[in-house]
Amino acid sequence: MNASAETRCGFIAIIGAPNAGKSTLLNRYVGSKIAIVTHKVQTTRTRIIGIAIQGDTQLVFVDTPGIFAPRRKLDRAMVSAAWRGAQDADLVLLLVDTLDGITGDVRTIVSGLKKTGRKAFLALNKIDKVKRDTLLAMARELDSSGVFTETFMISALDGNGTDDLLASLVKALPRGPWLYPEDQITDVPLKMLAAEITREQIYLRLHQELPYQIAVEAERWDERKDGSIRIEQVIFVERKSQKGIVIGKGGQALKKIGEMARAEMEEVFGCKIHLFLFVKVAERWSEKPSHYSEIGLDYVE
Ligand SMILES: Nc1nc2c(ncn2[C@@H]2O[C@H](COP(=O)(O)OP(=O)(O)OP(=O)(O)O)[C@@H](O)[C@H]2O)c(=O)[nH]1
Ligand SMILES: [Mg+2]
Repeated sequence: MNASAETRCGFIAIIGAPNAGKSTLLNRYVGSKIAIVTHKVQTTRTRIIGIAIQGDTQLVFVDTPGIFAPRRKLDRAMVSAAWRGAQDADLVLLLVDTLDGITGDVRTIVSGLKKTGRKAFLALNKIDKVKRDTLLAMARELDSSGVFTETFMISALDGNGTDDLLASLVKALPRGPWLYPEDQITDVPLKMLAAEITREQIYLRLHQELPYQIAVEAERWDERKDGSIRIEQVIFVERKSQKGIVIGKGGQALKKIGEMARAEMEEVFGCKIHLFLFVKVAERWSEKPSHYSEIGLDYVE
C-alpha cells in the first residue's frame, strides 16, 4: 500500500431519486457489477460500498437507495439509510435523471441538503437521451439553489462525461491512507450479493405483475471441496397469489429465474453454483423487524 503522504481516500455518497442511475454509475466506477440495476424504481434497498482506485486515490463510493417521499415501513428504512449514507460521507454526489426532469423528489433532496448545509457535486445523468437545451436549463435551475460546487453532465450507461466527474472527485477527496485492501471492491457479503442477483432476475422477468414487496434470503450456503457453492435461497412474498406469479405455470417462471440467477452468480463468483430456490409466503414481512437486518437495513418505527 502507498505511503499516506501521497495517497487520498474518502467516501462519496451517491444519492438521488429512485431510478436516477446511481447503481449503474457505481458499477461503472468499480468495474464490476456489485449493485443490481433494473428499470424499476426502488431497486437498491440498502447502502452498498463500491471501491475504485485511480492512481494514488482510493474512492469509496456509497450507493444508496433512492430518496423519495416514503409511505410504507420498508420505504422509510430505505430513505433513512440513504440520508445516513450522505451524512457519513466526505463528498455527496447528487445524481439527477434528466429524463424525469426536476421532480418533487429532486426538490426535496436539494432542500434537504440545503438544510444540513452540505455542499454537493451535481451530475445530470442520462444525457444520451436528452436535448442539450433541456440539460442546460436544468443545470441553471439546480445551480441557483447554491448547494452545488460543481456540475457535470454524464451518461452512466455509455460512460460519456464520467471520466471528468471521476477526476474532479479525486481532487476533492482528503489526503490520507487507504481504508480498504487494494483488491477489495465491495463490502457486500457474498451471501447478500447472491440474494440480490436472484432478486434482480425476479424483477427483470416479472416486470408487469411484480409484487414490489419481495425479499430473497440465503437459507443454506455450502462451499464444497470441489470449489463449487451450493446455495438454497428463499423468496419471500406477502400473498399467496404472488407466490403463484413467481412460480409461474408449471414452475416455468421460477425455473427461468433460477437459471438466469445461477449463470450470473457463476460469472460474478467465478465458480460453479448449485442453486435451489423456494418460495414462501410471509404475510406482511415488510412490517417485521427481523427481515430488515437480513437485508442490511434498520427498522424505522
Ligand atoms: N438511457 C440511460 N439509461 C440509464 C442511464 N443510467 C442508468 N440508466 C437506466 O436507468 C435505470 C435505473 O438504473 P439504476 O442504476 O438501477 O438506478 P438507481 O438510481 O440505482 O435506482 P434505485 O436503486 O431504484 O434507486 C436502468 O434501467 C438503467 O439502465 C443513462 O445514463 N442513460
Ligand atoms: Mg440502485
